[in-house]
Amino acid sequence: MLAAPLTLGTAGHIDHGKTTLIGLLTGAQTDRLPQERERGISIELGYAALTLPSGRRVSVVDAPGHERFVRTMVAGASGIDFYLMVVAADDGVMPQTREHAIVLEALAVKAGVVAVTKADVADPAVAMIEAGELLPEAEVVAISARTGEGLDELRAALDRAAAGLPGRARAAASPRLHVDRVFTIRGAGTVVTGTLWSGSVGRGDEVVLLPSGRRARIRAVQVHDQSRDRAPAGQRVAVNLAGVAREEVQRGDVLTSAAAELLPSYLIDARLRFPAGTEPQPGTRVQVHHGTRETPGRLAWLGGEFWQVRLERPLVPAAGDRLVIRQIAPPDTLGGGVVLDARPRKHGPSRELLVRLQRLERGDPADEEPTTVDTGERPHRRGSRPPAPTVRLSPAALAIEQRLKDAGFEPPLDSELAAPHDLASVRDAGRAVRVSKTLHYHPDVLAEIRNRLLDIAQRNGGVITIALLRDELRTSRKFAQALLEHFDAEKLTLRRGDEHILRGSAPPR
Ligand SMILES: Nc1nc2c(ncn2[C@@H]2O[C@H](COP(=O)(O)OP(=O)(O)OP(=O)(O)O)[C@@H](O)[C@H]2O)c(=O)[nH]1
Ligand SMILES: [Mg+2]
Repeated sequence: MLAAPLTLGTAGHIDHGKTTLIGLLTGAQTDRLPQERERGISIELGYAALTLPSGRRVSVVDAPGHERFVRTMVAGASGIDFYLMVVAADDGVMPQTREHAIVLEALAVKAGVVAVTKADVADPAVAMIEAGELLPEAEVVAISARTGEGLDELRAALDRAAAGLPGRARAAASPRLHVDRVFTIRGAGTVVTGTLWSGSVGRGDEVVLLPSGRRARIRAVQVHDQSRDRAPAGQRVAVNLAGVAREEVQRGDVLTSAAAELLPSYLIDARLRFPAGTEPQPGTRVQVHHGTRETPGRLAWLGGEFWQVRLERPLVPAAGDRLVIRQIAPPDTLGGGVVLDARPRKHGPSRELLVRLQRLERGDPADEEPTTVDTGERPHRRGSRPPAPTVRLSPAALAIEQRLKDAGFEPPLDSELAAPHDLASVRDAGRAVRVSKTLHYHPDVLAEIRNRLLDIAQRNGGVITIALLRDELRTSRKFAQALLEHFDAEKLTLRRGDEHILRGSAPPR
């Protein structure tokens, strides 16, 4: 049986020789637009077919290197199985070399090869060392597009990188194609192309386009200009859709089957990683990339590496998919991570949520009751609360409890919580704690805050300030102040001017 098809994506700084190299490897000129040929730079994604010495069939997506087209590179790189990072010998590792490496990391594209090009222009040794430091897992090969030196070695290295990759062609999965190009062919109608992430597509299949929900039938399928009855995942495919106008579909849309459980979503719970020092402030507006689609959104911190991504326009995510997070101004790639819940409710941090997200990350079923509480970042080790009396709450009271729990460190005002007697019954049942004249917290959330407070005190010689608690909880001064006054009243802390001293700790000088 033939090994599963794979998709290779290029990466690297502008003008380092990606398109030239793909041309040499495949015979295809992937810069199609007149502006690209005139200016000598790639603007759009380019596509080519490559057969490796082993016979392995590979689709190639050639990305532009220009700093203004990183978003295009992200769209092209989502769905690739391995990368070809190109670094010019005379230039070495440059800003987009690094930025593309962050994108690949965010997308969890771990396998790949580095080609140090232009070895005829400069000694490649330094660039090879720099590239090896940036991508320690990759083989680094020096090549010259001018003399052909190193090309056979590069092909062999690509084959070695491909050998360990399983491909994506699982017959049972639903098809998912993130559209990156739409065009019309006279007499045939609308054609969409993309990297097929999963499943397969074949002539006659009924499909649905998301987020619009438009249904369509597949009239024809091509893989690198060859007609196919059916094409499996892991490669570039072109799909001719019957009865769909060109205007009804665009880059970023997802083609899937009606049976798939995909749905557009404005909220995503995710585990995100940012290289040291680039973690965005919670609440910052960022650009969120998924598949070939992107939208601005805000990041709400849930604790540890967990965030809720709140989007301005819907994405079409599934659990396990990757996200790339970019800064809007000045544009830069911050990091990214994995979707844990593709359609969560809107919520803030809570211990229960963290337990659930950790479960999802491990791939455990998430809907069982948590048995132990582990917030990941800080294990729950102090401040246990007495079991709440078992009181039957009305549905309205239960809804209030849920809202408090979901709201985490920033609960709604009492006045936003509807009927006062329902709130009172939640409080009487021990499932809401009055923290100020206008605020209640859920006791689980409060227990977490208490732990955080003890941590601050430990780090800070027993002293806690409003600013320290605010920063620890990533909330506003208003909430931090109400909480500290509550802990003063509870005699956990003692106020001295602007400082709150943990009782029982050594008094400060
Ligand atoms: N001497 C020499 N020139 C090269 C080599 N590889 C590429 N070039 C030249 O470098 C220039 C840029 O090459 P491209 O392939 O367009 O670079 P690119 O990385 O695709 O550029 P963008 O897509 O715009 O990021 C062209 O003029 C190539 O002819 C090489 O190995 N040796
Ligand atoms: Mg190019």
